[in-house]
Amino acid sequence: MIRYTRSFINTKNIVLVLIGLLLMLFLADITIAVKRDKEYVAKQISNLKIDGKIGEWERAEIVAFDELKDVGAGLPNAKDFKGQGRVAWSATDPTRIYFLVEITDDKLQDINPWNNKWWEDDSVEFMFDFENEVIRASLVQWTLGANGEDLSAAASKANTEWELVVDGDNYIYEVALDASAARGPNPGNATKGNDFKAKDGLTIGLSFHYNDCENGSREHQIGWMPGQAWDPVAYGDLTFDKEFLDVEPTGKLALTWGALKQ
Ligand SMILES: [Ca+2]
Ligand SMILES: [Ca+2]
Ligand SMILES: [Ca+2]
Ligand SMILES: [Ca+2]
Repeated sequence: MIRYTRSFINTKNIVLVLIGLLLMLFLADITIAVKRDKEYVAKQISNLKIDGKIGEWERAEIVAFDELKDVGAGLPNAKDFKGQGRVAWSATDPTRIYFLVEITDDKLQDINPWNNKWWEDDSVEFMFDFENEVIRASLVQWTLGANGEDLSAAASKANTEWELVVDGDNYIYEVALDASAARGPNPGNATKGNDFKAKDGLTIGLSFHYNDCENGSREHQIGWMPGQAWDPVAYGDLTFDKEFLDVEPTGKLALTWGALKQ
């Protein structure tokens, strides 16, 4: 009888340990499932001017647009398309996120009227999972046309300050997107990110990419992260960091202020 009880207890213990292990594996798997493949750590730029002059971006990390998304049989050659992007923010302007996107594209396509098939005209897209929920119903999309005029999806005049500088095949987009301002004509998940405020240590989801169109269609959708534009797992982590990137004398003041605040 004693032996029977002992063996019962042992069996019970083993079963409990196994259940515990299975639970740990299950939880670890969930964590792995939502972990994104890349992270961009955005630093602060004080007094950013959206003027197409990009000196203040000098120290910001550059990421290439070299991953295919919804469209493209293979990577384009550098003459057909080349792109790169940078991200920054400022604690004094916390509802906005700043971007610098530099594109080389040999043929400008702008064949659709405003607010119609904007993804089949050359355009840069910024997509966010502001609440870091990693679900499609959380995603919000801004689309800015390479004609320098068209603001589509959730992009509106109220929530987009931008300057597009075109020099031959080269396009420079300097952009500040405001999550809290009125959304555009096709806002999608319209209330997501309305309360967004960037702060040190906060992580959200980001995909930014380009619709490279010509010959009447979209030939490539290409950006920072591979995978479908509306798949929240195919986003990168965008983490806001308090460090300042400023290089001018005013930046030195900002650095001191940043250090004092710690
Ligand atoms: Ca500037
Ligand atoms: Ca092209
Ligand atoms: Ca158009
Ligand atoms: Ca094009």
